Amino acid sequence: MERPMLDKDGTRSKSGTRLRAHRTHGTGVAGWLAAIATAMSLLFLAPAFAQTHQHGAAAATDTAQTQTEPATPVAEQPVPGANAAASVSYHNPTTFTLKTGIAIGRMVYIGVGGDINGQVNPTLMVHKGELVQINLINGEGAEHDVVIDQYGARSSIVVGKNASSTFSFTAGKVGEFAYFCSIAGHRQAGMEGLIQVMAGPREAMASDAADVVRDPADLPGPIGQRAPKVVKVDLETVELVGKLDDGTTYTYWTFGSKIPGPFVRVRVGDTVEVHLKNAADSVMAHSVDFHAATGPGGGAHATQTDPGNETVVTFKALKPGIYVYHCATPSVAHHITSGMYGLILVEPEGGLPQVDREFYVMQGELYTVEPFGTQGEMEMDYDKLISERPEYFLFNGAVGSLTKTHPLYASAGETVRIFFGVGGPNFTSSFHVIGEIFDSVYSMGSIISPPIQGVQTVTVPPGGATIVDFKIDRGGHYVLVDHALSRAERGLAGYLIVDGPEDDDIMHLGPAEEPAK
Ligand SMILES: [Cu+2]
Repeated sequence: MERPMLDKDGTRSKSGTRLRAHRTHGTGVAGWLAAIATAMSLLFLAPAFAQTHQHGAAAATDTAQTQTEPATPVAEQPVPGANAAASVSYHNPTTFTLKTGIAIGRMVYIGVGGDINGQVNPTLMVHKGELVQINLINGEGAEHDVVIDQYGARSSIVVGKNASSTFSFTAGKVGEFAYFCSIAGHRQAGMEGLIQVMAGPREAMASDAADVVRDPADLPGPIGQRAPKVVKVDLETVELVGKLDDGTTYTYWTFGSKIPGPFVRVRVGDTVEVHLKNAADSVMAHSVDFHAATGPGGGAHATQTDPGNETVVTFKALKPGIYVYHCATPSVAHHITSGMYGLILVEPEGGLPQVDREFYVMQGELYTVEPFGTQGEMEMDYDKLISERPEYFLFNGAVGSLTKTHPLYASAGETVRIFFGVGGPNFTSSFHVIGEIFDSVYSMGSIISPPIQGVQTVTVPPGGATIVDFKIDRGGHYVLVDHALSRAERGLAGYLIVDGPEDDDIMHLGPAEEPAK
């Protein structure tokens, strides 16, 4: 099931209450850019680095919406060239999750997680000035939404059981305001609660965010020669606050608390028995669609799994290849952007050609309310998601993932293989390693077809993958990029650090030497 059940309500994008914070440049990106610029004279990157991007009129007020009190005005727009450091926004968004359901014969919202867990139509307590995010989950299948008139804020309509949506607004006015479902008759039937906005700031909360980056060297070794068998694959879906950048966090949804999910390795003819466990403290239902599988939804139909439950699906690995797997619970794009993707390699009989080192890297985008580089806890912006306007582009889930915390390491003379996939959900990667040429590329992830030879850049679509092999002839720093290099400004870069002699016949500083007589 590849097609997300997206919302039919387009009004959310016009909410005038979104906080627009000022942007600061990530020092990590600056650091590696500087390193490249000096080491490789890639001076063409410099002008782009100095620029500040502009926001359009995305936060225009919805004139069709009745607002009994003025919505909080949108914070000042970033001005190109303005001193970003003077106006950094620090804030802690307050997130609530409401699930629709039936209680005492009424239609209601039920709180999920935190202080409101299990409460019917819980009162949402926030402080003035806070950024409030409300997640809505459809718990029983009828159509619902959440509206707060006073803030001109509303979710889109969630259609179908387990569908979800997210919206946010700034609680700019002290008082008690109603939230309710605007579907005809639902408010009267019981779908109504209060949001209480208190004066004064909340005490700052400590941030100890987890490292969600999967080390690119974390993958199982080759299978090689063996007969087909039944392979059991355990996947656990985990939602956690992870480190997106220095001083910046994001609530990720993951397979196994890391991004990408575990590298699954089988051989053609294997029977793959997938056990999908959804952690008990999850808020959302999750599932898995294996592109290596043949059958409805790639397993997604059989694995829609509520928090605390486990499902099992079994498929035969019919065709060798490198394939993406991902969560396929609506809204699918939301689950994927949050980190729910990984790769499965179906080896051909006898395996792939041997190499010295194998690595596992995946690319994805994040759509945050706050501009790239903002400090604090980021939250997902559904409007940007469905209009494909990401703030972050990432390898393995975080800024600096493969430059600062988990670079790729190899030695000169070794052969290197990178399994590279794109979770996306939306952007095709032009995958390139600065300073190298791929000797062999398994284009489009096809292993049955012979690899193509001598490739600079390989295009990898969302939900697609490739395998690149190359021999490293000399030491030095090589840089993994998407050659759509504007994305390097938004977090997308990795280092391949190679031990060995750096100055030799292949490349050296200065002019060519006279040929020896
Ligand atoms: Cu999911």
